Amino acid sequence: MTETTTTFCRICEALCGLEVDVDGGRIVDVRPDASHVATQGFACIKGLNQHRMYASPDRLRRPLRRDGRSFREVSWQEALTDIGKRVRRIRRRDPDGVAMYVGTAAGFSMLHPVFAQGFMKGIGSRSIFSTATQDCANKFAVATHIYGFPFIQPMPDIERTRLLIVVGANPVVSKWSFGQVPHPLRKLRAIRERGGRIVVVDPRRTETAKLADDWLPIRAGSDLAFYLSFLHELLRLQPDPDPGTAPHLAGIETVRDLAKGWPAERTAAVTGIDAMSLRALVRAFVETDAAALYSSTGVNMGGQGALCFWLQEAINAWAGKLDRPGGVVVGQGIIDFAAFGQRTGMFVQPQHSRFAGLPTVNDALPGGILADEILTPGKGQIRALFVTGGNPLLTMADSERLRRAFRQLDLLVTVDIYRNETGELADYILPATSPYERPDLPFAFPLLMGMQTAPYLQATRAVVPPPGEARDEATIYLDLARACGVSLFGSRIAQAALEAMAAVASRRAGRRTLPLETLLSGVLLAARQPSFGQLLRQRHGLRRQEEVAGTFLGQRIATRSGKIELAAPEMVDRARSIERWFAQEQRRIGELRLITRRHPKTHNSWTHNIEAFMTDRFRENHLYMHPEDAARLGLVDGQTVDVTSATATVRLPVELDTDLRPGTVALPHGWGHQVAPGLRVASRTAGVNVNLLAGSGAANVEPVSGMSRLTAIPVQVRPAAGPRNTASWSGI
Ligand SMILES: Nc1nc2c(c(=O)[nH]1)N[C@H]1C(S)=C(S)[C@@H](COP(=O)(O)OP(=O)(O)OC[C@H]3O[C@@H](n4cnc5c(=O)[nH]c(N)nc54)[C@H](O)[C@@H]3O)O[C@H]1N2
Ligand SMILES: Nc1nc2c(c(=O)[nH]1)N[C@H]1C(S)=C(S)[C@@H](COP(=O)(O)OP(=O)(O)OC[C@H]3O[C@@H](n4cnc5c(=O)[nH]c(N)nc54)[C@H](O)[C@@H]3O)O[C@H]1N2
Ligand code: SF4
Ligand SMILES: [Mo]
Repeated sequence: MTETTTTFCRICEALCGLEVDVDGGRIVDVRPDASHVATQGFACIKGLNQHRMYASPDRLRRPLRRDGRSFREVSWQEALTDIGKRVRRIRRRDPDGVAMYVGTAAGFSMLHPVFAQGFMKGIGSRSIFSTATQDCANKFAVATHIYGFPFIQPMPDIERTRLLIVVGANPVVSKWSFGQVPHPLRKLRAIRERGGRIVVVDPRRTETAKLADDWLPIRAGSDLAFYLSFLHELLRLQPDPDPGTAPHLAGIETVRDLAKGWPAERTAAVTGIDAMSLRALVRAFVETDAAALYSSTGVNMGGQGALCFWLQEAINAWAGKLDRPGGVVVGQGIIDFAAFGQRTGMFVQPQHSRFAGLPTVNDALPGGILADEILTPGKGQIRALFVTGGNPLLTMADSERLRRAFRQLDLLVTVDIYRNETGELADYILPATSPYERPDLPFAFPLLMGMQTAPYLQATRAVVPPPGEARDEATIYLDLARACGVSLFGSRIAQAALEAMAAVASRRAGRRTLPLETLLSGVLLAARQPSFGQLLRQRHGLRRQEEVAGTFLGQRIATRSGKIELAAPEMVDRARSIERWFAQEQRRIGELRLITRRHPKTHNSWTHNIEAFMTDRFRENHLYMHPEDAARLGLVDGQTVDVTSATATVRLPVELDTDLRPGTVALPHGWGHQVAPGLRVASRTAGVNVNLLAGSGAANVEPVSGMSRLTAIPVQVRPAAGPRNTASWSGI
């Protein structure tokens, strides 16, 4: 008998409400939840097809143990005991020798990251890495310095804004980042329908640019110059900060100094944006009360993400757009997360990496030096690595160097739903539940920080049972802690209590598990919210308090002074590099630069295993190039080319694309699955891994935030000198 139930998607930040039909423990149909209080009947092609991914014959059902060049299934007992033995040996010598990489999938589960961190706390290791230094650590770092807490992240008040400037983001495809915008397309269209404007600043005429009013084709990697001139022109029109905001700002003179000397004419050749267009944009920004300047990964990943974001936040504050209706607003979560951070010291006390002395952001080290931390001998050298819900060998910079480093590890364990490219190198692969197989709350950003344009709460049960012996990550880390002879969160009481709870719940469920719904209820209870059961009865979500504009300035700034520290020393120090950077950019104007590109059907590295998605045309990635560049280089559409960076060469076909700004080529990431026979569909695709081209090591890491440079990478393109879809690496 078919039963229909509501749940929500946990692939991206849109968190679309879904309605699923379940028959005999299998999902037979997925539809957007038309009655959802926020997402209003929107879902994308990935969300509507994810059950195919979870029902794939490639899903892990039992733990896998390396056996020479292949793997064999083993019992949980055997896997846990052996991992435990090996971790104890490494930890005894040096707890920091045990490391973890927390992937994107972890962020979309409420309990997964908490228990994974709890495990590392138990181990007593500081060697934690995450995806943040691939996508957004610049935002966290700057927010820590100027607002006093990484998760204070102003987001555009999409429902009311009348001028939205989008720099280096493509929300029509990505569905937004750093802010849950339910039904993202409708919300964008509504801005124009009510007479507002959207301006996109991007080297590609993106899907978002096509529905915007204006597209400013910026030269890749030059955003810092754009922000400097934006600030300069803003101060020309508005010499003093907004009077309502000024009392909450420290460092006003620093902003004045920073703005000096950057008239739009000075940067035009570097950004490719003429002075008149920029001035007109800044004028419109000043004249529109409900205006917001927003940026995302295209800026974050470009090598100057920290300075760019700092300037952006200064601009929004100076112009009086911060904390105002239709400007940028700071959400309120179900707890005072910033106060919690202050109390516990979590996220706000940076440590420094052993290699190159780089600061942690949100308690995580820069991914760009993971290889160095494995390869460099001495105290703190990483010997064991847990990869939880991620696929670093495809998604992190300098993949070949990282692969060689991973080969040197004494122990590599992945916790995943699949045997992915990283798993291929692992000693153990532990089978996790998919989102549909675990109860959950909306992930941390909306819940803890209220980063939602239409705040609501929702709970979901597991809608189908896990395959085979797959287990949720909370239970996996509880059992790993015991096997490694440590206690979760470093607390024997917590470990004992959770083990007792797991014993009871497992008896009831007939399989090993923690009582996940009870734990989630505990989270809600601690935050004085309705219980998990009560939320379940609100099948389409429960609306929360609406108005957040006007609740931030003077009330929730988490710095010691209670003011926005625009002159934070870390930022002022970093600003000293600006003139040198600019001189370099001027010399490099003609350089061909490689940018990122996402596709509606792929999600980082993990939706390439859906047969229905991998159609003929879409079985490989392409290097997108403007016809002018192709003509100059003597290339034609479909021709196989070699793309060479300072790090490697990849070989793939060219696709001509008039939407690109000339001088820019684009290459989607997440491909290069041929080395993963555990992914039957994906491994037969032909795409190449773009991250072979990105550099690693301290020189390739932004020093304030630890961000890797994954866009605006200088490359050369020439006709291929051999068979297609291959790669070579020039590193050491
Ligand atoms: N379909 C799909 N959706 C996704 C994902 C996915 O892989 N596929 N991933 C999800 C994840 S993990 C995240 S973090 C979010 C990210 O969400 P977004 O940050 O919106 O990411 P993108 O869609 O890649 O948009 C980045 C834009 O930056 C532009 N760009 C590249 N280089 C530069 C530059 O130097 N300067 C400027 N100004 N622009 C530049 C690109 O052309 C692109 O349009 O998306 C999420 N949603
Ligand atoms: N060149 C370039 N590189 C990029 C980017 C780019 O735009 N350009 N984007 C970057 C961005 S924004 C990000 S966030 C990173 C992503 O980097 P990663 O997080 O390392 O990579 P993903 O491909 O998202 O890997 C997610 C993994 O989680 C698994 N998984 C799915 N659901 C679950 C679950 O419920 N539990 C567990 N345990 N596992 C699960 C999937 O099978 C997959 O293996 O990559 C970055 N890399
Ligand atoms: S936009 Fe797509 S992937 Fe993102 S939450 Fe909605 S259905 Fe899921
Ligand atoms: Mo991301």
